[in-house]
Amino acid sequence: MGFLQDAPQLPHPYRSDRLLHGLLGRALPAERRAALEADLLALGDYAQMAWARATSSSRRKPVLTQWDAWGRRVDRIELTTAWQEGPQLTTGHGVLAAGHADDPHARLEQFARVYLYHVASEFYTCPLAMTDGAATALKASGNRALIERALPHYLSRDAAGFWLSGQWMTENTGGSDVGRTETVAKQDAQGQWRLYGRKWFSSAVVGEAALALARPEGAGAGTAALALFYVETMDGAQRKPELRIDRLKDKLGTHELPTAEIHLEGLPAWPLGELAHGVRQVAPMLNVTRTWNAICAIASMARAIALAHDYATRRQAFGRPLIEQPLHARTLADMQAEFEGAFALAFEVTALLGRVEHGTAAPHEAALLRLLTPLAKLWTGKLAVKLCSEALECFGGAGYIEDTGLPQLLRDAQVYAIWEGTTNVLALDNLRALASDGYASLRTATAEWLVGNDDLHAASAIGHTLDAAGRWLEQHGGRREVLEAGARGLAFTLARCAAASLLARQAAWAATQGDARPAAALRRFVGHGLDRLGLPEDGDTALLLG
Ligand code: MFK
Repeated sequence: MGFLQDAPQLPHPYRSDRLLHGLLGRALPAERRAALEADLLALGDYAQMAWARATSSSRRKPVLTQWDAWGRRVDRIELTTAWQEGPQLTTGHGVLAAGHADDPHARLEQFARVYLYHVASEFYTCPLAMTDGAATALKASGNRALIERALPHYLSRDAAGFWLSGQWMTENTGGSDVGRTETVAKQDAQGQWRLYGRKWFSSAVVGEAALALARPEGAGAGTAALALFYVETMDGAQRKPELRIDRLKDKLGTHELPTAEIHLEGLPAWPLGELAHGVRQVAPMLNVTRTWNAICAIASMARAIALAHDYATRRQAFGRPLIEQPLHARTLADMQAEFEGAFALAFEVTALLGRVEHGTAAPHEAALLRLLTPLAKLWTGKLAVKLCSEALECFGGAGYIEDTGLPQLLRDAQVYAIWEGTTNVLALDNLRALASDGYASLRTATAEWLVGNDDLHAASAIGHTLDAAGRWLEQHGGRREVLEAGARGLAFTLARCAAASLLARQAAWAATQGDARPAAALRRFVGHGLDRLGLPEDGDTALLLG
C-alpha cells in the first residue's frame, strides 16, 4: 500500500476553544463560570462523538410516511439519530431553560451551550431556536393563559414534558414579504379560531406547537392586518387531522432537518394578543431566532477552521507540513481574524439580550441590541459561507469529497444567509434600527469598548469609518431609494466597526492575562478593512440591468 493521508481530527470543541474560554473569562463571574463548566464539557464531548459518528457512518435523512398500510393518513416522520437524541440532551443540559433563568448572564450562558452543540445537533438547533423565540414572544405578549400553558413545556428540563414550537410565517407569496400572507383565521360557531391556508417552509413540523401568522377573516390587506396565533399540533400521540404534511423539502443542505410544506385545514388557534399587528408581536421571536442564526453561523466557522487547522499540521506538501507553508499559514490566520471578529459580535448580542431582558442594561443598550441583532445575523451569515468555502479549499480535492464530512459544512452554511431573513432583508431591517437611535447607540458603545485599548491605529480606523458611515447616512437619509440601495454596504461597515471595537476590548482584557493573540486578531481584522460603503449610487445599476 502506498501513502495514506491521516484524516483531520476534531479537537475537543470546548477544551480547545480559546475564544470561548477568553469570552467566559472576561464576561462571567467565576462562580457562574464554574456552574456552567459541566454542561459545556458534556456538550463538547457530544460534539466530538457526533463528528466521529458522522464520519464513520452513512448520512441519513428524515423520511415522511403519509399513509399507513391500511390507508390511514399518518404523516409520520422518522428522524435521524442526532434528532432523536436532541430532546434528552438539550433538556438535560438546559439549553433552552438556561436562557430564561433569572440572571442577566442567562443568554450568554445559553448561547455558549448552543455554540458547542450546534454542528453536532444536525440543525436540531433550528426548532430549538424557534421554541426559544416562541417562549420570548409569548412572554412579551403578556397572555397569561398561553404562557402558563406552553412555557413549562418549552423550558422543560425533562424530555418527557418538552415541546418544540414552530414558526409558521413563510407562504408561497414570499418569505420576505410576509404582509402578503394568505392564511385566513376564521371563528367557528363556538367562537374557536381556526386557521386555513398553506405554509411553505415549515421547519420543525415535528413540534408540538407553533406560532403562525394569519389574516383574520374580513381584515384588510397588508402587514398591519395580520394577527399572530398560537397552535398545537398533536392530539395525544396523533397529529391533529387539521394539519396535513404535504411533503418534505429537498434542500441544498440541512438535510437532517425535516422542513415541510403543510396545509392548515381548520387547525384550532388562539390569538396571542390583539387581532392585528402580528408582525410586531412576532418580532421578539424573530430577533431571538436571528441571534441563534448568528451563533450557529460562528459555530460552523469554528468547526471549519478547527478542521482546516488540524489538517494543516498533518498534511505535507513540498517537503513540509501545510502549516509551515507561508501562504497557507497566512490564509488560515486571515480566516481566524475574521472569525474572531464575528465571534465577538455574535456573543455581544447574546450578552446585551440578557441585560435588556433583565432590566440591567445601560440606557443606550436597548437601541444597540436592536441594531446589532440584524447586523450580527447578516454579516455572520455571509461570512460563514466564505470561511467554510475557504476551509474546504484548505483540503484540496479532499474538501470536495462527500464522505470526508467537509462538503456538508459548506452546504449547510448557505442557509444562514437565507433563514430568518436574507442579507438584503436584514440590511433593510438595519435601516429601521438606525432610524430609532441605532447610530448614536453604536457610537456610545464603541467609545466604551475602546477604553483600555492601546492599538491607536485600530481606534483611528474605527473612528474614521464610523464618521464616514455617519456622513453617508446624513447625506442620503432623505432619499429612500439611495438609502436602500446602499443598505448592505452600510450594514457590513457598521458590523465590522462593532466587531473591531469588541476585538479591542477583548484584546485589552487578554493582555492582562498575558495573551497577545486577540490583539493580533484585531490588527489583522482592521488590516482587512472596515469600510464597505462601496460606490455611490450613480445610475449605473439601471444601466447594467437595462
Ligand atoms: C440554527 C439557526 C436557527 C435559526 C432558526 C431557523 C428558522 C428558519 C425558518 C425561517 O426562516 S422562518 C422565516 C423567517 N422569515 C423572516 O425572517 C421574515 C423576513 N421578512 C422580514 O423580516 C420583514 O422585514 C418583516 C416581515 C419583519 C416586516 O416587513 P413589513 O411587512 O415591511 O413590515 P413593517 O411594517 O416594516 O413592520 C411591521 C412592524 O414590525 C413594525 O412595527 P410597528 O407595527 O410598530 O410599526 C416594525 O417596526 C416591526 N418590526 C419589523 N421587524 C422588526 C420589528 N420590530 C422589532 N424587530 C424587528 N426585527
